[in-house]
Amino acid sequence: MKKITVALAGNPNCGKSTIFNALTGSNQHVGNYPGVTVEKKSGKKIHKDYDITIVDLPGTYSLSAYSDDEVVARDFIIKDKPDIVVHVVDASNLERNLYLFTQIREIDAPVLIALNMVDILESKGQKIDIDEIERMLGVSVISVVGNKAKGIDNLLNRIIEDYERHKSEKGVIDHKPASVDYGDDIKNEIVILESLIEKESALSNLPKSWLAVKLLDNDALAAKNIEKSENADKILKQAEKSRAHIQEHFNETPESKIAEYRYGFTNAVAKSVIKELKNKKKDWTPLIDKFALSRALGIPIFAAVMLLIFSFTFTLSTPVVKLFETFFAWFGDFASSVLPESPIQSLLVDGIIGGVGGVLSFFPLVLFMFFAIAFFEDSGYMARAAFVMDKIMSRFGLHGKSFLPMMISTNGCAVPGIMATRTLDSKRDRLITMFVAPFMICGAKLPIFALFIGAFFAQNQRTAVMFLMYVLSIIIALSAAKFLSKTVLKGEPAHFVMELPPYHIPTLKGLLLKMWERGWIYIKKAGTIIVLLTIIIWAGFKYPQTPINPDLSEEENAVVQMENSVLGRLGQVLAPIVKPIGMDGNRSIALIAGLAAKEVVVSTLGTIYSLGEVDTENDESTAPLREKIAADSGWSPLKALAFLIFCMIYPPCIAALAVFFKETGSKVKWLVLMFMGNTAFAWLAAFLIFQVGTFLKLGV
Ligand SMILES: Nc1nc2c(ncn2[C@@H]2O[C@H](COP(=O)(O)OP(=O)(O)OP(=O)(O)O)[C@@H](O)[C@H]2O)c(=O)[nH]1
Ligand SMILES: [Mg+2]
Repeated sequence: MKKITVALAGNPNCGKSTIFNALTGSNQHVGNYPGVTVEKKSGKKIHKDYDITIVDLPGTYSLSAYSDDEVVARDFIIKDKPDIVVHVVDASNLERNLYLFTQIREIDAPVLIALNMVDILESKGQKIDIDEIERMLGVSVISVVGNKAKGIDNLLNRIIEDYERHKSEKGVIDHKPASVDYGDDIKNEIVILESLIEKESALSNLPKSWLAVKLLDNDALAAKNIEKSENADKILKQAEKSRAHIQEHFNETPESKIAEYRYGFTNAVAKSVIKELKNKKKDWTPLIDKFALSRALGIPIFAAVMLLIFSFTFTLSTPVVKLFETFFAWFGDFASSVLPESPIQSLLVDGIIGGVGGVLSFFPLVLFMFFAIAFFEDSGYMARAAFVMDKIMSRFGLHGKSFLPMMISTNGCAVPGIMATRTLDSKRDRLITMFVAPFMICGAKLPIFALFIGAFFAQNQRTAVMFLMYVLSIIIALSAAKFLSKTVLKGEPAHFVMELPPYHIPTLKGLLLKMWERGWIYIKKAGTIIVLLTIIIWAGFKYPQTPINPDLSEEENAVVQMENSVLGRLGQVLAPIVKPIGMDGNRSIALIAGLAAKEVVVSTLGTIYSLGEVDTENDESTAPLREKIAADSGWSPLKALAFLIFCMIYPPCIAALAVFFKETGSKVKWLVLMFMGNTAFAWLAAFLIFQVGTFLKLGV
């Protein structure tokens, strides 16, 4: 079995991950907006007698990397030297996509082209002449439709053929692959620089002609590479001289002259290979965008889309959530009636069914939400939302692109949300976004909101309240961004540049797959970390045991038991701190436990209520947690609101904190600022709401 490594490179949103999934049978995240993949991911495929490692890279427009995700792609192609680079090209955007090709050619990587999205091109009434493009570029070109897995076998065969040919002919294919002709003047300078670079042993592993062009191109990373060599000064001086020479000759910066030659090349290729078909279909994208991106309607349309997502989620999920709640309540009753009274029974009924069941009851809601947002993501609207929001965002010191990490946090988890900030070019924008993305209501926080909104609002108000909560989370994120950009992270956000993909009607299979992929994470978490934490919480409230006092009622005994337990005592220590924000000790325990995973806030409340509950004589069915909270006089709508605001703002779970720490460059100061800052901010916000509300007698 021969082992080969294949890298998938290409512009953002050209379908690399889709092809990766089709090739390897895995389930990497795809989405119809640029910047979905921010880290390289590898998978395996055995084809014929070859053991192929396939690496999916983040999208990149050029090999001069600007943002952190592009650095990943560039470094892999240049340093790891995969056996074959499959350049995935969006056929419906050929000219722009071939720009990267010119650069991959310059580093002399063994490249072949997977011409993707030919279906979109066809629907635009065009096709690409494959023989002609192969002839012009001098490399293999295979047309594929990634999301329908068409042409994938063909692609695999050609990868192997090309690999063998490169091996046997030492990189020489039948016809020399084309590269950009920079004209004699620039070429002379390239040759001079090449001859200097050639002599440096420290640079022997880097393609010299690429380094030469990059030096003329004023590429900072190329210059950094040169600095490793012995005669770095001499080379850099020559580069300056060459650049000055070009500038003088063309009266234009070398960068723009080089780009001009490259675009000249891609334009010539695109012109001669794109053929018009007779029957054109209508392209709806410009028409929809006329409304979706308009000054007056952009924001209202976005708000309407969000409202639609929430009403879809809440309306459709409510009966299913009820069913789940009833089931877990029944299951708890059933377990306590068949098991003899014992610590095991309590662990099972009060701990696991009461706690984890409380979390799992909201599983349908979470699934519906994931489905709705997947639709939003795959249709191509998400990139528009970022565009529309850019104007508002920039007023708060944020970048339009920052909106995507915020949406990704909403759509599942702050961990990928923080990772997604890698697509931001400016370090400052990125850092601010990492600070504020965790304020969004992630999939794990969703059950907390659903629980309290379900407890204190009527069915027909819930969608609106939930929508307001999301709006509030955006307002909080924006205010925090404003605060950061006026204090620790001063500066202006970079300009908004993002390609807007064409609209697609998402495939049902794609949506279900996405929903399940994220839903499964939720289930897995519930079955592992949440069970574990629930057991710990249960034990913490159950032990040490206080002897039953016969003078007290059963209910009073349960209260005394909780008060004297380890966590009960800890809660009493915390009580004075949380009293001004309308909480008691036990609730503060739920919040602290929630630092491990936000669902645990719900499971802890579930356990607390289950432990405090007393079996009634006639043993009627126990109510779901939502109803127990609604019936508890210790809560009020105002207290619930303060609690929710606290949950929205206080530090994210450990997983998100760890990623935050890593992605901010492992600087302790940012982590401390985030943790302390968010805790203080959460307390203050909840304090204001509770105190003002109490004073005005609102919802008390
Ligand atoms: N119509 C059509 N859509 C496709 C095709 N291939 C991929 N898509 C869709 O294009 C979008 C982008 O696909 P991805 O695989 O996420 O693109 P990517 O290149 O990995 O993007 P980044 O990770 O952002 O660089 C998704 O919505 C896919 O479903 C295709 O051949 N035809
Ligand atoms: Mg991708």
